[in-house]
Amino acid sequence: MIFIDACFRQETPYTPIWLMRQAGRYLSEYQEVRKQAKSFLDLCADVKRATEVTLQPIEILDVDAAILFSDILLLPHAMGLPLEFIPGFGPKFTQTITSLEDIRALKRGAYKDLGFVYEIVSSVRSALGKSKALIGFSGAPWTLATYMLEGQGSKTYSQSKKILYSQPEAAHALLEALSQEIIHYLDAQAQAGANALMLFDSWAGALELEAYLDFGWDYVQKITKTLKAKHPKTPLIVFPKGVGAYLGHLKGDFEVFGCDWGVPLKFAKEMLGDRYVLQGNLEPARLYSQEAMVEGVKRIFEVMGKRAGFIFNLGHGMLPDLPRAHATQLVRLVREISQR
Ligand code: 1CP
Repeated sequence: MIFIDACFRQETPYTPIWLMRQAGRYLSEYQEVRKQAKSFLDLCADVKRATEVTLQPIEILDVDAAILFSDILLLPHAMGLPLEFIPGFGPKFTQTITSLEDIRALKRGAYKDLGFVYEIVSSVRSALGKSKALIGFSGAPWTLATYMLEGQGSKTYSQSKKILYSQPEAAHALLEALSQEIIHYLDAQAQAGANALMLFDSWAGALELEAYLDFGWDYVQKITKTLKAKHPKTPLIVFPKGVGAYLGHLKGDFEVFGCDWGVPLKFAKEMLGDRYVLQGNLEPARLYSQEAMVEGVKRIFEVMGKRAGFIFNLGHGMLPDLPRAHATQLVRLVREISQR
């Protein structure tokens, strides 16, 4: 698998590419399947349909890796928080965590209730071509905690920060409980056949350096250390978004560091390039214009070159209204430019 070889910095015939949020609303094929399911949560639990949408970007875009079709919020949901995906708005927990009692009441061993996720992993793996990799994933503890404390996406993260600064023991209790679930959840995905595992820390950039190291990165390090010891041959990818200024502090037992579009790749290469394979980081909005897209791709290869140590991706997820034709062109272009 070219993608897995690249994660371990081996030479590959070209630079592998996949796109964050490559399955989703910008594909009419996804919308068709989505319509057949009662809700987004039902789609995530439907082994046959979730397998189908996981495979769509492989067939349509010919990317080098599939990412499990699921959502980071399924784990907090399994821990006991009621979750709704409201069309046109997004996800919302109708009950949130407000006290240490709420944290104590969370279900432990909740990863065991997500058996359908592991079934989807093994179903996708058996349908996927041998040269294509399957990525399993979880949200990182801090990002999951923000949704559990705020109930939904936030601009200020005030509920999360309130507990973090005024009741740090409670915050750590929640982050520790989440870390234990995440370790088992990702372990089970690897056992079911996931070839690589990724941790999304989408809201890392909401915290000042000291707070992120203590309440965010420390847990990412513990999770990757435990998983690496168990699965040395399964590459681990971390994606802490919005922390470009903290790169010098972010070390751990993983192979791939995902750069968001706000991190200049030249800087990431200087800071982390010897230690980690870099993945990223085309600004997704460049796909609105073919010209801007081509220019962005060329600029990235000017910095990263064609050598091993780099995986092409967007710097955050595909947007629902990006033209799919540009996504297919992007995959072709990256393959063409990066031929060794
Ligand atoms: O059909 C729909 O309208 C639902 C839209 C949708 C989709 C397609 C949501 C709701 N989640 C997903 C799938 C999803 N989510 C994947 C699948 C695989 C793929 O990438 O193709 C993955 C990896 C995620 C991960 C995820 N969910 C993250 C981390 C990555 C990131 O984008 O930063 C986050 C923060 C979420 C929460 C979430 N789920 C859905 C939405 C709209 C959101 C964001 C909410 C917010 O703005 O806070």
